Amino acid sequence: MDKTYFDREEAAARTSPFGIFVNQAGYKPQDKKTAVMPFPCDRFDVVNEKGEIVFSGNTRHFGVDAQSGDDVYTADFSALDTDGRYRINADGKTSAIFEIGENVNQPVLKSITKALYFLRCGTELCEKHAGDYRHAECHTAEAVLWDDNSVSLDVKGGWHDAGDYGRYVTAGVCALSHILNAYLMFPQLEKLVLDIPESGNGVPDILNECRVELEWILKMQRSDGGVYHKATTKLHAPFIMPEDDKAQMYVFPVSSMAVADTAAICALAARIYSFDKEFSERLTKAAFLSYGWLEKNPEFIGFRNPEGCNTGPYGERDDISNRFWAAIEMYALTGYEKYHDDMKRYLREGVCLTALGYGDVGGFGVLSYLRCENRDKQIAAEFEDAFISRAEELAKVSDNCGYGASMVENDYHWGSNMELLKYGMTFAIADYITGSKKYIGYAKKQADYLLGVNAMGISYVTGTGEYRCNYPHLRPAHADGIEESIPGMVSGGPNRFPGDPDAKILIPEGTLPMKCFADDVGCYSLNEITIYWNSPAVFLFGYLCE
Ligand code: 9MR
Ligand code: ZN
Repeated sequence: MDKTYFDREEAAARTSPFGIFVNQAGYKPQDKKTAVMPFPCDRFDVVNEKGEIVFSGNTRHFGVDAQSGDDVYTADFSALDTDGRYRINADGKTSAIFEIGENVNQPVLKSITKALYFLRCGTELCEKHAGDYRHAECHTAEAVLWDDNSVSLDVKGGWHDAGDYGRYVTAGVCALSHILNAYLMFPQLEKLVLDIPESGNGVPDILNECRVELEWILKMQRSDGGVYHKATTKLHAPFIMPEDDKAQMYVFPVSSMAVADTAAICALAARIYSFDKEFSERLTKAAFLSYGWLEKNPEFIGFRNPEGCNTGPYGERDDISNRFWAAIEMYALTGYEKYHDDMKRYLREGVCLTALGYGDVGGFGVLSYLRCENRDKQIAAEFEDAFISRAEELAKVSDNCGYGASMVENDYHWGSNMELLKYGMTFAIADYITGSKKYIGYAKKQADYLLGVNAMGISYVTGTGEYRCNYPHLRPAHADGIEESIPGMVSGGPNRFPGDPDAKILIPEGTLPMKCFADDVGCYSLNEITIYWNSPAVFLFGYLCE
């Protein structure tokens, strides 16, 4: 990226003005509420907006937190359950303002879901729905095949993946899977109103928004069921508005991961959109077509960036989890035993049952299998146990972290906030399976970290919280010249292997994992945004809004 966007001094100066760290969106009255102080103190006060002390307590000394190196004290103010807006004070320091109220999670849920609308491609973002963040339609020209420039095709639509303007099938399917599964599990998501062009058409907005990406996935499918891996320019665009990015768009070769993921998501969506016969039938047809391609092409076809192209690779080492997931969705769609047999065969090859990422997708298959009418009781029990024991492990990790995050050192890589959010999802799924709220406190702790209870004291969601990310690596957020970032974007978060030139300058060697972060536009390995970092947040906040 062009170095002129990076001002080292300005970036280094961006640190929290607050010394005490809270969830800056807030807490429900019945939530367990803990603030974290990375300095020694015995007592703390909670003050209301008039500055009156409404609650006081003793802190607890947690000790040194391994991922940040902070000697941590915690303040438990769970007993305060009166609606209002507050700060925490201790030892001359204060926290960002936060709210206590039944609906504190609703605005967060809306804004992180609406973020997908702001990432729409191939269409204009209009004044009515995007306000100051409106822009003209983008990337509408026909693309050509990378391997044969004489073939052009229409791949208009979908969501921009991230801070860049690329569109990638496996990434898009992962985001869809988080959101569609959340929709199936948390009934109140049906009522979420996003103020998008389709609002009020009788279809839940969350399905209106997901359809945008699904229609694009369908365009990436070939008539033989093969699915192109990605549609991007040859090189990432400079920091210009999307409508000004006129470079040639290419469609890259088919990967078996993209095919399997497409079969899976289309089979899942065909059931969810069954109220729309025409769309549901198109999805069903697409699912059969891509599954048929998988049967004819049993070998793994991965993806590597061709020479000269620098957009995202999204390579994978194998496609077993993808094929496993596709088989389950086909079984759930049709009830045909042959798909069940396929699924069992992939299972024997080794699938991580709790993986919820863009590469390892076994957990998505498990979620559908557990809802499937024709499931085998014994296999289902094994699947349930996998999630429950994973939640147990993660709960222990959370207890051992001064900030309550379920992350170990290894989790602090590029996009660490996705690990955090997937763990939040795991707690929610364990509760869903057991029909209890046993892990909701742990799920909430992951949300607390995301929104300010972390060693940077920052809310990693643009637009949420008094001290929040505001300089994400997101092209339109920089090119639009508006000081306030497009809201609702989840930053990638700390990365102990700073992987871009600016981050390498800003993060001194030896910095502990939770502190390897800078809110700067140049730092794409720390502070980029993507659809599949927002989507697990939609899932987590969908659960917390229940
Ligand atoms: O999220 C991806 C992360 O896990 C990888 O380590 C990283 C480097 O390959 O790429 C990330 O994905 C980026 C993608 O390649 C292009 N669009 C932006 C994505 C987020 O940074
Ligand atoms: Zn676009």
